[in-house]
Amino acid sequence: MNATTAPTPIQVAPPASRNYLSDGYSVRSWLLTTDHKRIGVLYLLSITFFFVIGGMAATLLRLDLMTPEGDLVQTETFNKLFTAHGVVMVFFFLIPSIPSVLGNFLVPLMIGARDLAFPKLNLLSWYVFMIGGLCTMYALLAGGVDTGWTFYTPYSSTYSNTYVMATAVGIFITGFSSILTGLNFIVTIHKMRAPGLTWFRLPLFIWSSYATSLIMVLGTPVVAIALLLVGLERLLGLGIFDPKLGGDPVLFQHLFWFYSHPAVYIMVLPSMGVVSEIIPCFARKRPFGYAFIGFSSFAIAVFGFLVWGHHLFVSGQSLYAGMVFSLLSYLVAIPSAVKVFNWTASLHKGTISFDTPMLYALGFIGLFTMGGLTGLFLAALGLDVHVHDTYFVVAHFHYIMVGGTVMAYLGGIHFWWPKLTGRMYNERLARVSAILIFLGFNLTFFPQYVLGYLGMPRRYHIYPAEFQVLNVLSSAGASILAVGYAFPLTYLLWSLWFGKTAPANPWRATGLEWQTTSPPPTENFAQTPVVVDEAYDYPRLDRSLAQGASS
Ligand code: HEM
Ligand SMILES: [Cu+2]
Repeated sequence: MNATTAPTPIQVAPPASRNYLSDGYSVRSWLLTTDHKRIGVLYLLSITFFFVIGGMAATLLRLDLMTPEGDLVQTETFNKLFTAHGVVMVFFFLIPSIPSVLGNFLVPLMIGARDLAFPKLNLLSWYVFMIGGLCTMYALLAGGVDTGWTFYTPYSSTYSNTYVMATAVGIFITGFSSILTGLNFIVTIHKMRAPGLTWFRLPLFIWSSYATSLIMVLGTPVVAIALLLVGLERLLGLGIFDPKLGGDPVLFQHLFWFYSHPAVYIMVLPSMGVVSEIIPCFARKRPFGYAFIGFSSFAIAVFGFLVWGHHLFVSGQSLYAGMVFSLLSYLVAIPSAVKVFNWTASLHKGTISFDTPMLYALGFIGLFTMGGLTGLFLAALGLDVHVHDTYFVVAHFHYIMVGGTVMAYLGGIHFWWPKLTGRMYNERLARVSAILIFLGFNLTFFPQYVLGYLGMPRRYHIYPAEFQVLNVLSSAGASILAVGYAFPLTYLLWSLWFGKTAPANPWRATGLEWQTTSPPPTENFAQTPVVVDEAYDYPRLDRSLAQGASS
């Protein structure tokens, strides 16, 4: 076995004098970089910015909902706030988060490549993302939109104010960034794997990134066209969605959800990839059912395209359509459950350590399961009629998207932070904030299940006094959550200057990314690594570490 063969994380090249972060400090060297790792960092900064903006809107919403009369803002402002919150969080934080930050940083490193297949295209993706993001930010700040993040017609085509256009243009532009990133990942994973890195030796994060990329490439054009049609409808009165002119407002909902249901998996598949990396490492075991976890990503990507009609149960689609979509929605739960069972089985008899990434991964499993199970309630036709457009739905998708995606994103950021920055973060503070976030999250969103079950509709500014107690609980939870999120922001920044210097492989993890220095040199690896072993061979790695220690 030669020195760069996996898994030999103890034998790493000596710390390079020059790494990707120190390779030029000028603003120009960052803004014109084609290094996938630097582009990952650019995304990290951008989406953190959007997360803070989206979070501020959420905070205002929860403050306003503390009283039944909604004393803080006007009704119109309230509508604009929840729209801004949804638009920014979904299109500019959740969808790009893991693919663009962790995916950009990790995909080439994990497959032993020097960069993505198209480095310049990758830089272009970031510029396209920023142009779209700033366009939408301008629209939200200049006048706002009050349609909700789903832009349903006729609110968006007939009734809403003019900033619908500018907002939609921003999302339209950003969609190209998603498509370009997806293409780049697909080509890279096909063409640039290190010698010996067969498909069945790939890290599961790569499988999930690949499946996600398929959705990004195939789905994004559909939402782009839906938004384009809303624009044409507003500008030219084409009549595509207007029944007066022979159009159909429900057509918009079909187009929108044909993308946006799969899009929810753009958020959650990469999260599942992150969790599939963390669990084996902190349980010191090979993942149970590697191939099942891998293939279920593809099953989810494919089935995800067949269930959009479960958002239209009460919009007047035919009963038979509803029944078919209901059935198909149950089918998509199977591959998700397969993953949960496999992770759980991977923990069985593991030597588990509860470091911060593991806390987030476990939190992910719990919250995702809760969100998924309530998804099944919603997929039951009769039940959905009762809770559609209530807070039950709000709780469902927050459990999945915030409880799932944000937990996995934070878990991933902590796991790879030493690799990204070359510094260790403060483990104690990090554990405390992970627990705070978990508790704050549940206090925020669990009461919303109850509220929805009791019949409180979503998107209402004023509500009957009987719902106040649960709303106050939820707002209290949101404050805890906000404090929880503020912690990592601070101690991670602090670690950049004062954190301990990170070794190449602080977690004793398998995977090629741990075989290069922290932070990696610009060209990633001194020599192209050669892979001869299966992924996640933790038992063997631990044996060889033990031998190394005793000899
Ligand atoms: C077991 C799998 C799932 C099933 C069966 C399911 C089912 C449903 C159903 C039937 C609705 C519509 C409820 C209504 O409006 O009346 C819904 C809404 C929603 N779901 Fe799920 N879901 C599942 C997983 C997910 C996942 C993984 C995500 C995100 C990553 C997600 C995100 C959403 C969102 C964002 C909405 C509401 C969108 C809106 O109206 O604003 N769901 N889900
Ligand atoms: Cu859906």
